[in-house]
Amino acid sequence: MDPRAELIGGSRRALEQAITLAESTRPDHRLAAEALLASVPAPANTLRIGLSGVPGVGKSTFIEAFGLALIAEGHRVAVLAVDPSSPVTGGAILGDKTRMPRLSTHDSAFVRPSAAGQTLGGVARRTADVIRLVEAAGFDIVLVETVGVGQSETAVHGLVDVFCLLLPPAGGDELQGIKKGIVELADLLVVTKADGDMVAAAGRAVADYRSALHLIAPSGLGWQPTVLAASALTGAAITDVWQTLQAFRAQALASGRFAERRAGQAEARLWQEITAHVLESVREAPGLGSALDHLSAAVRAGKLHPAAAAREIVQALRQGS
Ligand SMILES: Nc1nc2c(ncn2[C@@H]2O[C@H](COP(=O)(O)OP(=O)(O)OP(=O)(O)O)[C@@H](O)[C@H]2O)c(=O)[nH]1
Ligand SMILES: [Mg+2]
Repeated sequence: MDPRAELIGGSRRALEQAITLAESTRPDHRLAAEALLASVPAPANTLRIGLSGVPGVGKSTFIEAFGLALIAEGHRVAVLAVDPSSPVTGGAILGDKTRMPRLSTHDSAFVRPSAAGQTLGGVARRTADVIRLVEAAGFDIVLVETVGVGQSETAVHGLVDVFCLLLPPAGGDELQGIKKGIVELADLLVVTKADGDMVAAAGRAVADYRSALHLIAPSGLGWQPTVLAASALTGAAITDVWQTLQAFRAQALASGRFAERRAGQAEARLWQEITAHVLESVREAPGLGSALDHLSAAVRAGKLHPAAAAREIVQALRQGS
């Protein structure tokens, strides 16, 4: 059978192989992945959910409980991770799979750890294709986990239909540590570990986050971010999270914002690709190497303005082409 038919038919091996192609840095692999993507249907009614939060907040444990609840409703769930910091042989793969023991072995789930050892920009570009591949293979809900440090939330926000921020069950000072810019990205805030001794603290955290959200101007998109407290341990409010996400989707579909967000993401990807290709042609242009060395030495020494050097390089590139 051809890879396309196998992928659509739900072969995990075909999906793994297609993802390996999409994540490869070899141009011929990337072209093969693109050709495959162009030939497979893009199923309607998929939902891409981003989940972020500081290390240890409970993302993987939440995804295990949430993913199993979705499967119980008949969905097929893919879990991807965007973690530019994980080293090639790091513990991310093992960690994720042990934190999601039932999900990672479930027939209706596909858990793919992060592609390690790449830049964030590279990971994000490739993850966009991986999302489409898992959708083509019949996974209708895609969860993208990212660790809540640095720029990765912004990258994941650009890949998903709805963005959830997981927050620790402590308010007050903790609240000030959460970066305002990241809270503004969130469509849903979930206070984790709302069980046992932490129930009361989680409840206070929800109230704190709700009042903090009132200080942030609404996005103007017609959706007021929701704050919930949930427990992956007891299952409390896991279905509430799903109902909120469904309400978000229904509203975004009705208003046209759902399609507009995906269209905007595709357009942003176009510019990422243009940038990557232009950079590549600068770095690889024959004969430009020594000029580049010369110009960058002048810039480092403060003898030449970086913008002037860049203009010279682009000029040289144009003449060479
Ligand atoms: N009581 C309680 N503990 C939880 C819950 N969810 C996660 N934990 C615990 O919190 C710790 C971290 O959970 P993870 O799911 O690995 O957190 P994470 O955010 O994925 O962590 P990183 O992947 O390292 O960023 C583990 O010891 C979990 O057992 C919960 O709902 N209730
Ligand atoms: Mg995790």
